Amino acid sequence: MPVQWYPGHMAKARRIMEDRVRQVDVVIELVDARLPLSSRNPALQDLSSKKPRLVVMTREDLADPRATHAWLAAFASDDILAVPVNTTNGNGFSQVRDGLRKLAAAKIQRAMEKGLQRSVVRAMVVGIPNVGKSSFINQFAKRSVAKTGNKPGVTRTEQWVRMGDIELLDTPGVLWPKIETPEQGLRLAISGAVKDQIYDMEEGLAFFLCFASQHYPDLLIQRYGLSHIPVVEWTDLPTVWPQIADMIEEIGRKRGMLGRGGVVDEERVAKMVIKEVQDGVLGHMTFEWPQSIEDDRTALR
Ligand SMILES: Nc1nc2c(ncn2[C@@H]2O[C@H](COP(=O)(O)OP(=O)(O)OP(=O)(O)O)[C@@H](O)[C@H]2O)c(=O)[nH]1
Ligand SMILES: [Mg+2]
Repeated sequence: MPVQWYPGHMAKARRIMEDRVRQVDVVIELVDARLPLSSRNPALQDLSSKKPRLVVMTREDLADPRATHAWLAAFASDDILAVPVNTTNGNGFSQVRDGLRKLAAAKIQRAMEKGLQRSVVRAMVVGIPNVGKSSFINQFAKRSVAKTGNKPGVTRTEQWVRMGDIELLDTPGVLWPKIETPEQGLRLAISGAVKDQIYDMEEGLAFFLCFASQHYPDLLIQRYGLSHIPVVEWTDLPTVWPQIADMIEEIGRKRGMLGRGGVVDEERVAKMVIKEVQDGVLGHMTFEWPQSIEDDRTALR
């Protein structure tokens, strides 16, 4: 397992969340549009089973639009309301507001029937580290109320923010992804959900190059000017390394990432490529597709 989480924080976050969930009408579950399944946490189901949930897919600007389309269809077929957003420019936020009103409508209707003056929709944001929770709240509030940063674990405090008829809790609502396979951990790692220090970046690089060689070879060629891209199926680091070594060598030489004796510094290459992947520099990519689509992806190209 390449990834380690922090069970102490997890237990505390869960207690805080259980308490907060009771105060809201709708739970906004943020997932990363590039890995909408791996960036979920099944525990949220227990935490918020009685509350309507809105799935918000962050970083739609980095994801492959064809995949986002497929994910929306998959969520819809499961009767889950999902909205792709870009928290940096506000794309999708009007659909978020509409979605929240729709999901809270029944509850507000009941309150009004009881004669209670209650037209404000209360919501809270939950999601895994670095998924964009603070950016979402800031974009929602149209001002900076929550601290953001491209490192997991930035948010420390919480508060309510009100915009029109919607009130949002700026709670850290941190969920840790439940990692069931090494591949899931690696997808999370290359997406930026995991601190760099706690996984093997060369393994992350190898995993990414295998993935991209299969699904996005053009983006590798465009970004790194690679002359030859073998299609490599990811299994594990020692098995795939010999097959991707030439690619790493070529990237390292082109970028001048040489160490002692003119040998390519593989660790530097790993850091650089993963950073570029996390920042979306290579182009639109989605790391996992709904299963039915995955099977005939080539048909979609
Ligand atoms: N391109 C793009 N970047 C995003 C988007 N949402 C968030 N980011 C970036 O992702 C990084 C993390 O965002 P935060 O809002 O700090 O994430 P968080 O979930 O609050 O993180 P923690 O509080 O550390 O758990 C920041 O650098 C954001 O600018 C998005 O929709 N598109
Ligand atoms: Mg935050």
